Amino acid sequence: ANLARILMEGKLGGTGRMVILPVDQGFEHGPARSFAPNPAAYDPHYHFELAIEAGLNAYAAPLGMIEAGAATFAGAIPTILKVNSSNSLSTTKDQAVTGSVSDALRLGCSAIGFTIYPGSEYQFEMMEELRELAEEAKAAGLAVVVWSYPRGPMLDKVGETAFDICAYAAHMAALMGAHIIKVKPPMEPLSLEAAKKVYIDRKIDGSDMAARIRHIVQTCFNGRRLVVFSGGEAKGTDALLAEAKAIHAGGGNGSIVGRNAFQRPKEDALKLLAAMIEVYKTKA
Ligand code: FBP
Repeated sequence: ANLARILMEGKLGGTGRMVILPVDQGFEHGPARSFAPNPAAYDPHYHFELAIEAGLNAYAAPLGMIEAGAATFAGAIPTILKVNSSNSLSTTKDQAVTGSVSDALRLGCSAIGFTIYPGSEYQFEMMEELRELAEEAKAAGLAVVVWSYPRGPMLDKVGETAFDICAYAAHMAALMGAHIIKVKPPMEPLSLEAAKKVYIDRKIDGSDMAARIRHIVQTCFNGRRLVVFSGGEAKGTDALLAEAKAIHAGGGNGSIVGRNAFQRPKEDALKLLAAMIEVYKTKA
């Protein structure tokens, strides 16, 4: 029912497509780097209001952000409690558990969100933490959203978003029982030499974004799991809409866009999100 709530909410409700606002960048990248471009975004209420006014499917954030708006915005939009977090002062590719299933229930959330870093030295601990929290969340009727971001000693910056590595990470999230899987937009294939190092038997078409998305969706049980793609660093509206069109054409379920939404003035953000929603509403 909680997964259905996310899928039925907002302007894309009932289409099987989603646009979600994630605001954990204050933790992951630091407050000024995240919110100085649009200081209104230091206020947690700003993000609830943005997600509600834009007609999004859900709003995802760490404990403190959700707590700060849970009473005022109770029932107004499905929330996803991000229960682990990293920060930019750390050199390790790891995340601390910063929220619990009982927090999510107390705050009326529809889901928990959890990041794994396949490839990191801490990946197995992260997966074990996810296993425990996902079991508890599902027993309480909450959905599970997994951010699956490959990183670690075997991968350089190119490798982290190479589409076949992304697909591997997405598949692992599906195997761990995620209902919604979140990955970065998959990029050009690795060079064959780099690919060999990281296992890949390259027989898959990755020539354009829609083809790469299609492969990710295939690895998420041929579309039996929901897959959404993050927005990344601030970029232009045209680039974001082109990405959304490719995600839609490739059978992805939508976008989970943070910085590109809250780092611009609210009116611009509402226009951008409305245009993205229109993309996902059209027939793929
Ligand atoms: P953006 O749309 O701002 O990229 O948000 C997506 C996201 O997954 C955030 O939830 C998270 O804070 C951030 O990206 C992490 O990115 P990275 O691990 O590359 O710093």
